[in-house]
Amino acid sequence: MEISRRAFLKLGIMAGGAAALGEEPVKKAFSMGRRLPSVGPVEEIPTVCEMCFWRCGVIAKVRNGRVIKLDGNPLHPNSRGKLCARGHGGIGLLYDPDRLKTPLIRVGERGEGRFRKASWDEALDLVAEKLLKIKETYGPEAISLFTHGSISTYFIHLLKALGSPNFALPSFALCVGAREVAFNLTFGAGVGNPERVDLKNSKVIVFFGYHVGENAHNSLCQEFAEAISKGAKLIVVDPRFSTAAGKASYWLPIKPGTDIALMLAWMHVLIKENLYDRPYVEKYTYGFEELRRHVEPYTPEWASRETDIPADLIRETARLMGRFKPSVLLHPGRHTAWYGDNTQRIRCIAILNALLGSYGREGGFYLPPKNPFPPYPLSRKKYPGHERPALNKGPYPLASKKGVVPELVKATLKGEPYPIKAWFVTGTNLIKSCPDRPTTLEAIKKLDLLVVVDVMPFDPVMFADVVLPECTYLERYDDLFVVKERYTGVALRQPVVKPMYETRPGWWIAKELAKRLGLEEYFPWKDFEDYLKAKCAHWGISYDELKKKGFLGFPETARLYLNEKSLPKFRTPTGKIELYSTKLEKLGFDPLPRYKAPESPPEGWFRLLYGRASVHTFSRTTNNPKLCDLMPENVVWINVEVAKKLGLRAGDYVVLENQDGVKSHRIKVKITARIRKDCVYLPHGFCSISPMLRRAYMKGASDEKLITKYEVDPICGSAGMRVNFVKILREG
Ligand code: MGD
Ligand code: SF4
Repeated sequence: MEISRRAFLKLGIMAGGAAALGEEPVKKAFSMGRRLPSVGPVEEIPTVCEMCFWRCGVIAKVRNGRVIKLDGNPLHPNSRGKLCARGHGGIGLLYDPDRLKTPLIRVGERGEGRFRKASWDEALDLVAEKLLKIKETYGPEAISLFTHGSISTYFIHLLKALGSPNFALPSFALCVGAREVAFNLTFGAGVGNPERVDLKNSKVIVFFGYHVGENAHNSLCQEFAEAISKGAKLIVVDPRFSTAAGKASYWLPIKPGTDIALMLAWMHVLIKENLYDRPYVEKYTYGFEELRRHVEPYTPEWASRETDIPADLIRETARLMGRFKPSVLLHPGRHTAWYGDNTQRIRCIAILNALLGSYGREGGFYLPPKNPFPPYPLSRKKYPGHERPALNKGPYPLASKKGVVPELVKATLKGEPYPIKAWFVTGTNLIKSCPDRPTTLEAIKKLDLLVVVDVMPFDPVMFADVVLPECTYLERYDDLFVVKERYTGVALRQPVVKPMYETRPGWWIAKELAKRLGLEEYFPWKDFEDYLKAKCAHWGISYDELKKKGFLGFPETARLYLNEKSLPKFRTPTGKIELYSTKLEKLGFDPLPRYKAPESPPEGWFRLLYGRASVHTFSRTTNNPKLCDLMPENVVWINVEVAKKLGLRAGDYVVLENQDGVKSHRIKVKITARIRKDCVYLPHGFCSISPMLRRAYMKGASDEKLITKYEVDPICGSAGMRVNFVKILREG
């Protein structure tokens, strides 16, 4: 049908002015075989996003019981009125036709992915019966949990009530763990989530592989844009010219695995040329003299040979930082599980920030706000404790209570000093997040019971005995979020629509299981809203106001910067910022970071690097219809000269094969000058092995399938996953 420009404009005006004109003209205008726009009042309900762990405040727009739009809550500091693409794409998760819709019980062999539908009663009874048998035969510690996201609260509580300490979250050893440990060692406090970085006020920003824009965290991206528009200088240290590098004054295409060498040389220049913040260092830090002696031999010329970065650029960038101190932010990153030196690498970042006086200063790191909200657990009942040692941390002295995922997997496989016979996998795609997949699959064979609680039939579901479908974050309450941004606040997740299908919230699933396990006292409230109301009353805040606004902020809790008139006590053994770590020394580790050269890939091989895509979060979004429209599969970045040598053309498909002979699924090539010649790069999370996912199944290639080898950080157990080499094979 041809529509004249005038008629088209008229239509537009009429549609836009529907509210003023009434519905009739709109209906008439669109009554020529087109779908009519929906009508009805739009309700706005605040809640909290779970498309990633930044946890932005959301305003859901709901019409006739359907979510029609998600927007950022302007009150919430993590969203500031905006959402990222994934946040908007939450509607795609809610209405994904591939969602888990009912409890499932396995009928075929484990791993075949064949199930029959079951009622909640049948599925929960079966799980409880098997758990009680395992507990009786092997003891409560034989039951373990891999978990991530909001659901962790309820299942860790349930596990502890059962008497098992064996749980692990990927967010420690496979993500931020080394960073938190390194900052705690140096400043006596972690970096937190969201990171306590005063980005919008920074004058010089340094990113080590931290690819803002591709790694999309909402308020952080907003502050980054603000800093750049105010003229901040950016130094990007990355073997790849990332999106952020496009805004940089300096791109330093570092040889992968040599960041410590660069940072030791930066320390050398800052000290040698007296560019560090001397009064700050004298007042607040411990071990400067030892550091000065330690970095004496690490000249820019030495570092240049290790890193491939010219010595004059090393000097120039160090001088830039020295000039703009203390408003210089060397960002500590987030996914820090790179090499066996993770903790020491982030210690270098911490030490440089301390030398520049940026910790507790404007444009550096702001201080953690006061927290007026004491813990308020799901129940006051004491856990029974456990007789046998926890197997979730391995031998690593500074592993956190969040556990070390690969250690719990290995302990299951070993069955020593006692067997682990049941796994709960709740809110985590263990098959894709944990390195060394063959070990995970072997460990699964040792189990008597594998229960998966998920919203989607992702990879672990394929191996489950029982699948329990959780409803999505838009259909449920969760525990209150204490948000520690510049000031402390409280955010509420509440359902914006009723749960679809036979799905239930995580708290309900845990409570129902507890009932069947004789642990009902650990879940003493009838409905979760009762618990939330009681918690708000305990904290002296209004539940009704929170429900209406979605976020309550308490600006009086902000501390922001150091009070230069007083001498704060840092929570380190010396009470000072420890350039020289007395704790590491006591534990027998290097108190000052040392450099060890990484192995280089042999001729014809490339280091496998991986990262994020702005419209996806790990694997969890890879079947989302809205986000798949934007990016259905990943591509592998290959340097243009390498591609020429291999005779590759843009859009060709290749297969990657690693040093252990493991081959990837076919993947499209992106030929680019934006990556070094000795590595290849692909966004993480793609190529699910679950045929129940129509969009994500075998789309693109998995980085993690090729990560059969990893180096463990001996300090905290963080996994070093960037130590695999691949060769590029033509498809076929
Ligand atoms: P996802 O792959 O997103 O990541 O590890 P995971 O959190 O395991 O898997 C999340 C699972 O949770 C999906 O199955 C999804 O459907 C499910 N899910 C999503 N929302 C809900 C919900 O509301 N309720 C329930 N019950 N389930 C839900 C991430 C981890 O992976 C992290 S944090 C990092 S930083 C590491 N990144 C990384 C990498 O970049 N490369 C490699 N090779 N490994 C990595 N491992 C780590
Ligand atoms: Fe959601 Fe994006 Fe915010 Fe993450 S950054 S919580 S995906 S809106």
